[in-house]
Amino acid sequence: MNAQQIREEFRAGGFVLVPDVVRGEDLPSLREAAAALIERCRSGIHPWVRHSAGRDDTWGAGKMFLPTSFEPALIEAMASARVREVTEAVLGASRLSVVSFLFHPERTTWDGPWHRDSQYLLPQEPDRQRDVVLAPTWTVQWNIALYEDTALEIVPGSHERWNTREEQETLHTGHGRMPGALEVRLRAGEGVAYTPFMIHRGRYRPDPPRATLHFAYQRREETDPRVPIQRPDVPEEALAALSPNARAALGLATEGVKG
Ligand SMILES: O=C(O)CCC(=O)C(=O)O
Repeated sequence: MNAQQIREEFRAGGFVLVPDVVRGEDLPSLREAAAALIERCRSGIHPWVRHSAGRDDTWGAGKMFLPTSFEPALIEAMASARVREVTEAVLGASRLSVVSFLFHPERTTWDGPWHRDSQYLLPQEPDRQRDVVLAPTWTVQWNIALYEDTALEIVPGSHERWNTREEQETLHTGHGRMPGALEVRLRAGEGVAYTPFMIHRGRYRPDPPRATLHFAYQRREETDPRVPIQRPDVPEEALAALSPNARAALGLATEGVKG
């Protein structure tokens, strides 16, 4: 798919599937890095985790540049030439705004609530939530699967518009039938780029194994006052361990950048 096809597909549906965004030969080392991170989340060494509703299980990691979580290979995969090419086809010049990681819970099975991320980004500001959803796409979120992953469900075409009455009813409780929902089936190494403001949810199961890069890019030099600025915290030591390409993806380097 070339840049124009990516742009058109994204504009129409709010998402695009990207095969082989991680090459098969790179999967083993990334899975190894992922396993080390999952172990540190489950053991409590890395405390910035997503918890199940009962809080006795973990299923995601944030703050990925801290010594307790930093796995440079995972960050480099989020900053690869193909990721940036697809992202820029949709957004133009952009930089990493959210960096996180999702994995299978150990014991608990549940369906996450249907939502648009605007609900979590601006929980106290319903009017701004609507503005953020209706604004022309300004952020692209990725899930890149290191193992086959069917956890994500989306409602294609629910971006850049407000909820229908039926959608609103399901969003109100978070659960139940969502019209037009589609299961996103990612093969190992495949990615989906989507707007986090489309209606979506995750379904969490102890089995099969899940190790999925979950991150977002935001348009660089965003001037729309409706748009909140998001940026990961990157300590100097982590920055020094990253390639020029990864630093550029973070919007923090100007020299020695390839691709
Ligand atoms: O598990 C997933 O892929 C979806 C995660 C999600 O819904 C979110 O981060 O807002």
